[in-house]
This record gives sequence, C-alpha cells and structure tokens, in this order.
Amino acid sequence: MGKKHPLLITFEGGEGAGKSTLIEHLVNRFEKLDYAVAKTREPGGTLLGEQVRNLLLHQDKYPIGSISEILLFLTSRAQQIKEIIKPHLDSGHIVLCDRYNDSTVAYQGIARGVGKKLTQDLCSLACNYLEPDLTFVLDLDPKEGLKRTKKMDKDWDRLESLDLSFHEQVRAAYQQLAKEQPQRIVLIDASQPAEAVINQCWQAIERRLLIQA
Ligand code: T5A
Repeated sequence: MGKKHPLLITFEGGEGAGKSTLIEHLVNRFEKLDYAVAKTREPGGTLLGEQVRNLLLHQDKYPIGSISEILLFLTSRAQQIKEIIKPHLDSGHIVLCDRYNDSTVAYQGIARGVGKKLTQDLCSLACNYLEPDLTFVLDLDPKEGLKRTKKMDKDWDRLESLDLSFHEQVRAAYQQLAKEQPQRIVLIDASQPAEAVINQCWQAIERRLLIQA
C-alpha cells in the first residue's frame, strides 16, 4: 500500500457540475504521489447502497415521500460508512466521496423543505458523526449543469427531472452552507474549464491538508 494519510474529502454540487470528472483526475494525482486512495459515491458504493440508488433514482412506478426519500439516502450512507469509508480511513486511505451529508442538507433539508436542522441531525446519526476533512462545492448555474448532463446522452433520473426552481434552491443552499462553514467547505467556480477546476482543488488540497510530493 502507498503512503498513509487518512482523510475524507467530499465533492458536492448540483447536477452535472463536474464532480465525477474532478474525482477521476484527483485519484490519478494522489496515485502518482503514491498515496493510498479510494473513491466512492452516494447514493451507492455498497450492494445495499446500489439497490437503494436504483429505488431512489431509477424507478417511477410508485411515489416516494420526502421523509422516505431522506431515510433511503441515509440508509445508503450508514452502510457506506460501515463497509467502505471507515475501514478505508482506518487503513490509512484518502477517501474521495462523490456526495455526502451536504447533498442531503441541500436537496432534502432545504430544497425539499424537510428542515435544515432536522436533516443535519439525521445525517449525524447516519454517519456516526464522521465529518469530512475537506469539502469542495462545485458551484454552477443549474441550466448549464443540466445541459452538460443532457449531452452525456443518458436519461434524466428522478431528481434531475425536477423543475429548474428546485435546482436553483439546491444551488443557493450549497452557497449558504459554504458561507457558514468556510473552514471545511471550499466553493469552486465550476463554469471554468475542467483543467482549471482540477488545479484549483489540488492547490486547496495541498495547502489545507498538507499533501506533499
Ligand atoms: N442526492 C444525493 C440527494 O438528493 N440527496 C443525497 O443525500 C444524495 C447523496 C445523485 C442524485 O441524488 C441526489 C443528487 C442527485 O440528483 P448522480 O447520478 O450521482 O445522482 O448525479 P450527480 O452526482 O449529479 O452526477 P452527474 O454525473 O450528473 O454530475 P457530475 O458528476 O457532477 O458531473 P460529471 O463529472 O459527470 O460531468 C458532467 C458532464 O460535464 C462535463 C463532463 O465531461 C460530462 O460530460 N464536464 C465539463 N464540461 C465543461 N466544463 C467543465 N469544467 C466540466 N467538467 C465536467
């Protein structure tokens, strides 16, 4: 195994903001420097989580109420912490997670209206109070993000299909979270070319987490 430096870094933002693209590149950079690194995504990551992901995103046979929705996202998270994130941190990995608690707060807590404080408390329970060391929020006009996902030639999922005002609320929620927690959350202008986004995030990782070549 490579260099040990247990860290949890999470990636947040609206639809098509560029999280997966960014994570792929950061994994390569960490591996080039011989760090032990693992990546995962939410919802998903575990067998249970992937089944929950299908229920949440890819079925339209029956409705899912907002409380059921939040509990399903958190089911995926709790399992992911137990099976993937905690064991990897315990063995010294840097874990890069595509979405985490801030998604639940922005999408369900604020945009869906479940309530911010209640959602934060439920998230703390589900993740056993495991906070990320660093979080990047990729900030992008949802019109542009949805345009990018359309170009990927995939069917929109249940949440992507919600109207634009929902996605605008999600964006505003993330901006608010970044303002409230500047010690953890770095807001990145995701309308820049991918290379600029990657470099800006890498610089923040080096500076804040003392990653060394
Ligand atoms: N959700 C999730 C909740 O409601 N609550 C929760 O608690 C959680 C955990 C997840 C859905 O679930 C919701 C949020 C979501 O609606 P998902 O399929 O995982 O669904 O959706 P996303 O995470 O949004 O994944 P996407 O693939 O849609 O977006 P990404 O990963 O942000 O974007 P990416 O990297 O795939 O890029 C999209 C396209 O843009 C290009 C890429 O090449 C790609 O074609 N691109 C750029 N183009 C121009 N400039 C750049 N800088 C670019 N960066 C990438």
